[in-house]
Amino acid sequence: MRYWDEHIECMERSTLQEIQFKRLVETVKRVYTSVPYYRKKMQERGIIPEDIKSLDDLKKLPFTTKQDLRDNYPYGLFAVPLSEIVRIHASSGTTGKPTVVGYTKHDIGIWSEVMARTLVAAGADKHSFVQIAYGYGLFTGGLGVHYGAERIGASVIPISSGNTRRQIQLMVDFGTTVLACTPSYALYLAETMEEMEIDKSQLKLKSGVFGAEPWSENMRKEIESKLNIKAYDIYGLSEIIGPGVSFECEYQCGMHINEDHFLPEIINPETGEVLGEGEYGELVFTTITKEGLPLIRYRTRDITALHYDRCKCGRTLVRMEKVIGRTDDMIIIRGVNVFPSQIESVLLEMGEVEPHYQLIVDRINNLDVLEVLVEVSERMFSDEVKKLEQLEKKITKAIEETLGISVKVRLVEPKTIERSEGKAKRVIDKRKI
Ligand code: DLL
Repeated sequence: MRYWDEHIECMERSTLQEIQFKRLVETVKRVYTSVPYYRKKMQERGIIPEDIKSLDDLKKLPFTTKQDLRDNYPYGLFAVPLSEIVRIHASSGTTGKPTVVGYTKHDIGIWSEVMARTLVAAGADKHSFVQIAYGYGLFTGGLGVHYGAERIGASVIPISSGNTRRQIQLMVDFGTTVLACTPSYALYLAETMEEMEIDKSQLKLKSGVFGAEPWSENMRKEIESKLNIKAYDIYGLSEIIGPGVSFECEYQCGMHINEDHFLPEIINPETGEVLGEGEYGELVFTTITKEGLPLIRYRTRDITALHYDRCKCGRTLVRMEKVIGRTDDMIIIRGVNVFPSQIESVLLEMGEVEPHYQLIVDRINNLDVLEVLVEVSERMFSDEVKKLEQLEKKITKAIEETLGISVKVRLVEPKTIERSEGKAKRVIDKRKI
C-alpha cells in the first residue's frame, strides 16, 4: 500500500483547486459569521465573503498571528459553540500565555485522516507496530500520531516520551516497526541503545516519522545509520492541526502538504508580499475544512519554499522543503542571519563529532559572540590534546566559511550537553537576559 487516499493524494491539480476554492469560500463565510474577530478584521479592510471569487483572492484576506491567538485567549477565535468542542490542546511557547486550540469531532476525523496518509507514506500499514514516543498531553504530537496509526489499523504502543531505557527494552520486546518521536530524541534513543549494548540488529524497526523541530539532511543520515531505518520528516503545528500538515514520501524530496485541508502560501516576512514557487519565505496556512478553530492566513514563522511539479511518487500535492528555521529562531550575529540548522549541517558533515551541539550567544563589550559547543566521542576525548586542538580549529574554519562570521568552537566531553526527550533546545541567547 503506497497511498492512504490515492484519489485525493494524486488528484489532478485543476480538480484539487476547484475543491480548495469551494472550501475556502465556505470557510471565509463561516469565520465572517461566527468569529467576531474575523468579521471586524475583514470589515476594517472593506472585504465581505463575496469578494473571494478565486483562489487568488486569498491574498486580500488579513493575516492571523500567534499574538492574535494570545489576545483572544483562550477560546476567542473558536468558530463553534463550546459544546461542539471535543478536544483541547495547547502549545506552551517560551513567553506569555499558551496558544489554545480546539477540535470538533469532525476535526479529529480530519486529523486522523491526514496522519493516516503520513504514516502510510512512511511505509506503515495494519501490520505495523507504531511506538509513539512523542509526548502525550496538551502537546499534539502523541495523540495526533496515535489517531492516525489507529485509523490505518496498526498496533499502537502509546508509550509517550521519556523513560529512555524502557523505550528501548519495549522496542525490542514488542517488535516495534515504526518509531515516532522528535529527531533529537531518536538520536538519544540510539545513544542509549549503545550504552545498553543492544545492537540495531535486535530491532525490527523499519522506519521513523520524525518532526516537531528542524533537523538537517546530515542528521537524517546519522539517525538512519544508527537505527538502521528510513527516517521520514513530518511537519505540523498545533494551530493548524498538529502533526499531519505535511509529510515525506519514499522519494524524500520535500514534504507533501495535505492541501485539500490546508492551503499554503509563502510570503516575504517583512512586507507580507506573496512569493513565487521555489522562493524562500515564511510559510502561511489557511485551514479550509476545520470547524473548531479555522484560521485565515496563519503566519507559521517557519522558513521554507514550495514546489508544485509532480513528484515521482505520483502525488500531486505540493511539496514544502525541509524547514530551514523559524523567523524567531534565527539568530542575528553582528548583523548576519544564522540558523542553527546551518551549523548542524557543517558539524555532521565532518563526521568526527557527535550530533549533539548547542549555540551560546552573548554580547561582550558590545560585540556579539557566538560560541558553538560540540560534543566529541569518548575515543576522541581520550586522545592527545593536540589532536583535539586541531579538530577545534578545523570545525571553526568550516563554520566560519559557511556563515561568514567568526565563531568560537568549544569541544566538550561526551554526554555533557543536555539531552531532550521532546524538542531540543539548540540556542541559548544570553543577550536577552
Ligand atoms: O510540533 C506538531 C508536531 C508534532 C509536528 C509531532 C510533527 C511531529 P507545535 O508544538 O505547535 O506542533 O510546534 C510547531 O514546530 O511551527 C515548526 O517551527 C516546528 N516543526 C514542526 N515540525 C517540524 C519539522 C508540533 N518537521 C512548530 N521540521 C512549527 C522543522 C518543525 N520544524
